[in-house]
Amino acid sequence: MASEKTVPVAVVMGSDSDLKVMQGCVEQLGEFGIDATVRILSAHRTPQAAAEFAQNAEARGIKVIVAAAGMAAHLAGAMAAWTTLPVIGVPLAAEGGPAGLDALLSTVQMPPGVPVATVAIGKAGARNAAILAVQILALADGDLREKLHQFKKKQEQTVREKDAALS
Ligand code: RP5
Repeated sequence: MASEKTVPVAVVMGSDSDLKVMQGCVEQLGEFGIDATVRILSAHRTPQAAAEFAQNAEARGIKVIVAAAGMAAHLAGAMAAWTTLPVIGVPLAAEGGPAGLDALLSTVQMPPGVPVATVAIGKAGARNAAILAVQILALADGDLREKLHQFKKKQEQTVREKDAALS
């Protein structure tokens, strides 16, 4: 896992307690050969550091920000408030909370003018955030586009094999 290098994707999260789930995002990016800058930044606990990170992200060469948080999850929105880079929000399920529905609504319900591309809650969202980030980067990168085609083919093949094994 990289930190503070010039890499195209930043994966930020509200707490170190989010790391276990967000490791899936970092791993998925790694499968496409993409290193990520990984940071713990909180819209509520470290608001200034979060704002500064978003303000400086573009100048540092970051192209996409993935922001994950649980509970009243404002991190993705707080990033989007300060940058024109695409921001992908991953709502997370906090222990003892309503299974991530709190974070889902907090992340997705952005006011007009400040979009956050919100993916599924938890593990699936962490993986999909990585794939969506790759899809955005692939718009200007033929090699990545080819890797995405291969990824889709492999995924289909895996399901077909599981289906065949049942019959
Ligand atoms: C959010 O509050 C974090 O993103 C985390 O999901 C949740 C709980 O944080 P901790 O109390 O575990 O640090 O800000």
